[in-house]
Amino acid sequence: MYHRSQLPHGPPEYNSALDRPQPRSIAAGGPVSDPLFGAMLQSIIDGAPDKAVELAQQALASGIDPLDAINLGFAVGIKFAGDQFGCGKMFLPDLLASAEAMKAAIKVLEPEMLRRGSERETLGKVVLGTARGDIHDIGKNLVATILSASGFQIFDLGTSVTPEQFVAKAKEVDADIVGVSALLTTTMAGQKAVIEALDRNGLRPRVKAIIGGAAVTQKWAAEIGADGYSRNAIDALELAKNLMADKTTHKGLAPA
Ligand code: B1M
Repeated sequence: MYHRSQLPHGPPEYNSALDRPQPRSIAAGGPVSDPLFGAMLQSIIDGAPDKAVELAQQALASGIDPLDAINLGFAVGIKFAGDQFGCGKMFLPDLLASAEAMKAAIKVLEPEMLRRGSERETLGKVVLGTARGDIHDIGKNLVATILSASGFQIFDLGTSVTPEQFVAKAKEVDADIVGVSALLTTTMAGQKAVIEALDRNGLRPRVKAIIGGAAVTQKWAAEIGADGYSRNAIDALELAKNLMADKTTHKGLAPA
């Protein structure tokens, strides 16, 4: 019978000598602690929210960029947990505990992410949600936080959102962008359904449709006629800004 303590502890050990993206904190000349990143990812694998919270607080106190803490620490842990789950070495309750620890850490880091972007102007209105049948929301919430921190007004519909709910909200708030996240290969069809519903209701091309999620690809985005796809929350911000610039240009105005 499996025990969390029996998980192999090899791959997730943080080692800056490995071929990983350079931490933004290093690029900015700030302090980075390899053992701290290692402890962060381990707290997620262990499903230990208290420890994850403590480490998130420690990261902030050390001046580590909150996005580094997520991308190079906590998210490495949740991806490892997912792989273990995928090959049957971890069970659903353990994955759930890992997800709770991840959420607890992000909750601590979120105010700082928002604070760092708090002086921006309003860039546009984005209706966000996870596709029908899909309850994964960690990545979608991260996209919401990054866009919000950078000046977008976010209307987050939560998880398992139907195409009709996306359309109704887009109409209600006069959205510029509708963003649909999907983590399951089975719920990616929900992204297509949202785009079709936007088309049916005559909302496009005024409302741009963007998609993302672990299994989503550029090819899928092109296939279903999405206006854009992004691989992570930072790219989602660039994508949303570019789409807003396009919209402004098409109105005959100069892009911001
Ligand atoms: Co689930 N799950 N899960 N899960 N889960 C996956 C997705 C899976 C790949 C794990 C695996 O088997 N290896 C697998 C899917 C397989 C497939 O479809 N081919 C899977 C499965 C099978 C399931 C269940 C069916 C398991 C079951 O019940 N038997 C079940 C599904 C329930 C449902 O939705 N109906 C399930 C449940 C769960 C938990 C509840 C335990 C938990 C979710 C908790 C929560 O979200 N509140 C969970 C988790 C945590 C995962 C993994 C491990 C991690 C997902 C995550 O949070 N990643 C995941 C494995 C993996 O992805 N490697 C897995 C961290 C997050 C920061 O990254 O979500 O990719 P991500 O988001 C990124 C980018 O993708 C992008 O930006 C984000 C930030 O950088 N992005 C966007 C995301 N949305 C975007 C939208 C955009 C733009 C960019 O524009 C709109």
